Amino acid sequence: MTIDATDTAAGEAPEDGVSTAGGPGLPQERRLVTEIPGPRSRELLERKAAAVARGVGHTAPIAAVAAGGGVVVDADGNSLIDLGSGIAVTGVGNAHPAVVAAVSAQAAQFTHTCFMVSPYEGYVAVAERLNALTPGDHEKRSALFNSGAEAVENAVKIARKHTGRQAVVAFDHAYHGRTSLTMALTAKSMPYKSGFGPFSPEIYRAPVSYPLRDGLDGAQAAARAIGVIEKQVGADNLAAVIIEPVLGEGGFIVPAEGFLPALAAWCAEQGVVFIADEVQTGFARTGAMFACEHEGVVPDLIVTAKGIAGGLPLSAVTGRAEVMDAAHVGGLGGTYGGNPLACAAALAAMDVYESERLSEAAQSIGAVITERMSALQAADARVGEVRGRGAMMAVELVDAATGEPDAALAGTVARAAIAAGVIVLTCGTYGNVLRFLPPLTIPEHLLVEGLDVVAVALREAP
Ligand code: PLZ
Repeated sequence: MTIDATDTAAGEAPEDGVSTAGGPGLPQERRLVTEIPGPRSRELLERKAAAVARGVGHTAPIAAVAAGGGVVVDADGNSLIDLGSGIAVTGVGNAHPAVVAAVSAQAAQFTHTCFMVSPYEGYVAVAERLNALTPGDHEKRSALFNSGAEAVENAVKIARKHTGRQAVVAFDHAYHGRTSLTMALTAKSMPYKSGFGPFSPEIYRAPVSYPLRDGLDGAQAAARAIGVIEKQVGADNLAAVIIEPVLGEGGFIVPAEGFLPALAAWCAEQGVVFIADEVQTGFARTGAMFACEHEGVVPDLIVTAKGIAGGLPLSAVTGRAEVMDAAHVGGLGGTYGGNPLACAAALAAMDVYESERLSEAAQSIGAVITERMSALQAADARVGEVRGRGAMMAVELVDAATGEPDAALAGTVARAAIAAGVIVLTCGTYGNVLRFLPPLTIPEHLLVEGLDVVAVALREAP
């Protein structure tokens, strides 16, 4: 690598440690003062290896101590450009002052009552906001949970109760979580499912639209999927179809135009609950508040998490009142679902998405990434496709001669970028996709610098 640290000051970590105050006030710069990982990070990673289960991996070998705006700072004083947002979570930016203030105030008031024991306003207010914010102007209800997977599980429970049917269809390349039911919905075996079966029954898989690899238009891909569903499951047995409007872990696959509307229309005709899993795409990420909006799709149920609460664990199922209310009293819940700290954070974060016009910011970020990565594609046949929506963009890397997925190359580029101070994640069923999910508050100079580092890493990769 020829990328040098731009601002290496004394060339080592400050003696009395690193300031741990995060938020947008952190210097918005890439700064390497040690190799990555530096000595303090290595020390933590050694403790991790000895104390934390091996199954819990990590992408960037650093010990994070602060983050904000577009950077993550490690224990050695390195400042890395953040192109991952902790997997699409910190859309409003890490430690956003409004989120910090709301959570601090709530923590001083009460930290927990259990909403099922003693209800409180924050939960109800989040439900009201979600009901207003999500697509469609029909009457809605929401229920709150902790993780994306838990919300997906509950969406399936609700759809089954509403329809009295059991089967659920998910798609090739889908990712819906790691719990027992959501593992069954997730498509990829390694690392998510391998050895962890048996899997929940009555889950069926249909082909999705993947324009780069199937060459079908949206109508053709929808006809193919619906054909499979009708032949192999039958609408009479089908409670729900669940889909990510842009497939996330599976490779940032944007279905061909018309695919999602055709699928939603078929579900409506057949009385099948159409569930949009917007856990990764939600909250301004794709340049609209929700990705379904790009094609005017109104899901029966929409599942949200990640970006909802500026980094605190919260998730939700929102949808048609008559579907949501099918579950009997006491049928939905959990000790922590809609925790007051997470609700306070969500209310603050949802304000920020609107007041800071982060959907527009996501569009601008998308334009910058598209421009730079398309230039890269023009110069390098290993860039098979540049795709995505808004600030959810990806580059699919392929063998220049055969067009076959090149996972090794994606891994090499991501590791080199991280070593040079830019956090980049990979994804894809074939593991060959570099994905860009910067905080929507990232300053443009950092975004551009981060992409340039990735471009150099690709150019120098064998
Ligand atoms: N649905 C669309 O993207 C989480 C998973 C990372 P949880 N994606 C990141 C990993 O390797 O575990 C995700 C998603 C979509 C559901 C989920 C699950 O959300 O909050 O991780 O449970």
